[in-house]
Amino acid sequence: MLQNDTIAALATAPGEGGIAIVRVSGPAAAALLEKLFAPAVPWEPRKMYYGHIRFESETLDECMAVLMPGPKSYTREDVAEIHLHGGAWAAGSVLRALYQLGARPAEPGEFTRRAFMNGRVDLSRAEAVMALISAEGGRAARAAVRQLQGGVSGFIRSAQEELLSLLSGAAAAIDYPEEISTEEAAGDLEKGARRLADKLEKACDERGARIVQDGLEAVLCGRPNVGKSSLLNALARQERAIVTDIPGTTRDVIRADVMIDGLRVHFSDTAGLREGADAIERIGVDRARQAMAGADAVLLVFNAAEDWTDADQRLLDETKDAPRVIVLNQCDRPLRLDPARFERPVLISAKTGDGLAELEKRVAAFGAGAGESALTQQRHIALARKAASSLRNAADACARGDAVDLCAIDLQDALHALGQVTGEQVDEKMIDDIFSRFCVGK
Ligand SMILES: Nc1nc2c(ncn2[C@@H]2O[C@H](COP(=O)(O)OP(=O)(O)OP(=O)(O)O)[C@@H](O)[C@H]2O)c(=O)[nH]1
Ligand SMILES: [Mg+2]
Repeated sequence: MLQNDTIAALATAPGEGGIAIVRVSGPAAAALLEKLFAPAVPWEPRKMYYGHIRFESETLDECMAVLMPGPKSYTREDVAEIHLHGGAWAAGSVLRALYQLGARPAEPGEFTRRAFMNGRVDLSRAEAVMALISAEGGRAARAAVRQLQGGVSGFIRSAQEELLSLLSGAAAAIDYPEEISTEEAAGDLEKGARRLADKLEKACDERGARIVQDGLEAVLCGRPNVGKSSLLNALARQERAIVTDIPGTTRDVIRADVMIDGLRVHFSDTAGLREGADAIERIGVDRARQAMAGADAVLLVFNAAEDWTDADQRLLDETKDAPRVIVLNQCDRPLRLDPARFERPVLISAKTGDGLAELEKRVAAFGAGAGESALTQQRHIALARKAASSLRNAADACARGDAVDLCAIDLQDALHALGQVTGEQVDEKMIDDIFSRFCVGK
């Protein structure tokens, strides 16, 4: 990919909208803008000008434009932005004009890639830009903003510094064996390596990272006819699942996404758990059990207006170690169950909506703290784990009494893994891989 050509792309989402922004970056950005845009010459940098875009004696649009000369720009190159009327036509014809005049269509993520290549952001911050754009809820967005502000870079940098000081300790022991006792050096190295490995592992929260990025999996389960589908519909605020008074109505797993407190929650309604059902329902029951097994939260629904049964008890026993909430439904009817016999039950009525807010709060609590650890992206977590495992190898080698220079090799590996988080030590293929997941125009 050439760095010294000029790229252009639509920076706003395609489709109808108030404005469409065309972004141009590269050495020819200013010249291209001057060719198309009248009248603002000479340009004062970073000032918006009003004018018209003209190409081949046709006025393409009335617009605003700004020139941001490098290095004080997003890419550190000269960047021009043209704010056009929204919709496909104006932006499309301006882009065609730019391409005809020598600009090239930008690849996905190429603007941010240039920002990275030109040293304006490190890799973890570039990835934060993408995470922020694709964040669905406030929780994911806040984690991305923390990363964008350098949370990950700062954490990795301090870990690198600790590693470097371990390495210099090892180097001193190797170079001056008369002055520094090898046992002492190995002991220090072992302690330091284990401490840093612990710190890195503590910063890796896979579950939290997954919940923030993909959402929390909450599964509704219980005996047939207790009101699971009614509850799903009430939570989704739309009729997703079929509700009837016939036990065994639901067979497939039916999903509905709900945003609770900035956190995306995927609720799954499942077939009522019972035995001796027909073949189709039995498949449904198997699927329900599978969904329960992988859930972040199990909503165990009972009918509070009916007597307790052995089957209810079995379900209660079976899920005692699961992350569960006990939901007593149908509380709009006279109660036949004593809430006091359950652990922190939530009393609701899927019919009237009573208790739903409390239930939502209890479900969201399963995602508490998610995304607040230092590392929230799978790529970073995998690298930090790799570094931690090299550090443990180094510590084990020291404990065994291996030569200090052998431990130093493991420390170098750990340093290399950390360098890949911030992008100091990445190869072209990895960079291609990361930026190709961006959208065009970013
Ligand atoms: N009064 C009252 N009736 C309810 C409530 N929730 C559900 N029902 C009724 O209970 C019956 C069963 O509801 P569903 O939501 O289909 O129950 P389900 O648990 O999904 O049943 P299966 O899919 O067969 O496992 C329907 O007639 C609902 O109208 C409630 O909170 N109050
Ligand atoms: Mg149902």
